[in-house]
Amino acid sequence: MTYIHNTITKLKKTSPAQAEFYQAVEEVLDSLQPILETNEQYQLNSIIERIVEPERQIMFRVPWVDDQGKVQVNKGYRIEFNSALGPYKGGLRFHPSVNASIIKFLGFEQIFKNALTGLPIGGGKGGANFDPKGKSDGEIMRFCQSFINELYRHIGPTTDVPAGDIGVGAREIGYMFGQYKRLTGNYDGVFTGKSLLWGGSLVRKEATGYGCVYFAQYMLEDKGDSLVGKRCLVSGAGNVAIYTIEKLYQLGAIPVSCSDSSGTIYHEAGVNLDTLKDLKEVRKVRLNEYLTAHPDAKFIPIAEYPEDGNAVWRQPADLAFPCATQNELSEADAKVLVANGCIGVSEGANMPSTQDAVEVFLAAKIHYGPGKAANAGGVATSQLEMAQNASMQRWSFEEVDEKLKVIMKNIYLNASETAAEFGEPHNLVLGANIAGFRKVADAMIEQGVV
Ligand code: NDP
Ligand code: 2IT
Repeated sequence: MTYIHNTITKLKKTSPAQAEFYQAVEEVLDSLQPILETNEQYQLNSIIERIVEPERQIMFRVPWVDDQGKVQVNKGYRIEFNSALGPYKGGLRFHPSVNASIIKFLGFEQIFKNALTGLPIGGGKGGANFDPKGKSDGEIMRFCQSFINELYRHIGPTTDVPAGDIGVGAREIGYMFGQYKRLTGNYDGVFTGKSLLWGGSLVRKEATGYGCVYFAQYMLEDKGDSLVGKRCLVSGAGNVAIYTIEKLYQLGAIPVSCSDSSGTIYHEAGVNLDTLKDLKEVRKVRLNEYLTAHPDAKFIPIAEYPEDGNAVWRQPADLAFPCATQNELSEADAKVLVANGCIGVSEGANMPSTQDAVEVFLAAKIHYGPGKAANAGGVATSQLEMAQNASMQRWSFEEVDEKLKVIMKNIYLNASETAAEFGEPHNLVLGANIAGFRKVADAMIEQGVV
């Protein structure tokens, strides 16, 4: 369709060198063809042109002093993408690969993901090209304080509410909140993913991983199948991967792998969750140390990965849960998964499968839960944290978990019913994109040209 093609061509000209951002935009716009053709209002109101343009982009210098007394400088970002449905909401990523393209793709995905949750939250994302690896606690604190010295003026409990993502967990949220409070004097729910000691919600830590498994469960149950006895490949070894593995065990599946940036662990007997938590949540060490406790497991270092993909996907399994990072599952990986009998993929990470890999899953008609639907449990539970903070309440673990399950079920139903409405019942990419888009676009039209 020329309208979509022209929009993407223009975007590439006006926002040059943002490959990840174009990838995310192309995937969404491709899905929208059927509704753009039948709904003139979207074109008349230039919804597509407006939705790909962030409402506001904040980029700033983050200077800080390392343990040797040397001044270091990083780039900080907060992209406030779309506030049609509520305050900007989305995580902060601290990783050396962070740049404007990555933050924009994440912010763009967040708009539709947040819409799918059915909760009143807009889309945003931020972060820095800061590498937390090997940094002392003092360095992390000074970096977080400097980051907030600029960001504090842009965020607030009803305007923009950041949370964690890669490299940002409860410790970083604590340092950032402390500095925000010092600068503003406000003790309010300006961050989510806070410690349980001072305003955090039960289940937020677990929510993305748990939600991603609930999503897989609903995809399978809809076709009369279940997770029981399924062998599952999981990538990543961080927050999302750990709680994906935990929930898989609770629902009777067998997670057999995990990975980090040094390599992949494949453990045929099932990944030992206690060891994994100890390595990654307590000792914060590389994954090859897993072998010390479990010599029967296999470690595949990055140097031995196939040239066209990722070793984690080359093992036989029934299901795959990519939970590390974007583009970590290639077309070749997808073909191997399908050839090995994999019947479903549920994405804990954001955009972990390349566009070609997604095509392979859709063509094979296996269950495929795209990240913006399958990993929405994290941000949904963040909104539950905001609701508890605003009403000065504290809900029990069971209460929050129950709400999370209902939200994930509704996201699945919304995506699959929308996919069926457009004649492709198995295509949850189409279903999730159209369902998320319609809600945001209609809200934008009702709110006028802003
Ligand atoms: P963590 O920082 O806790 O863990 C990230 C994991 O992925 C680590 O094991 C890390 O390995 C690995 N990883 C990261 N980047 C790379 C890379 N370039 N190559 C290889 N491995 C890599 O982050 P999260 O678990 O929070 O996030 C994982 C994914 O889930 C991300 O895509 C994030 O956007 C997404 N997500 C997170 C949500 C949340 O609530 N936290 C919500 C929804 C989505 P190493 O430590 O060696 O770098
Ligand atoms: O990608 C994501 O949805 C997150 N990193 C969580 C965002 C949030 O605000 O909880």
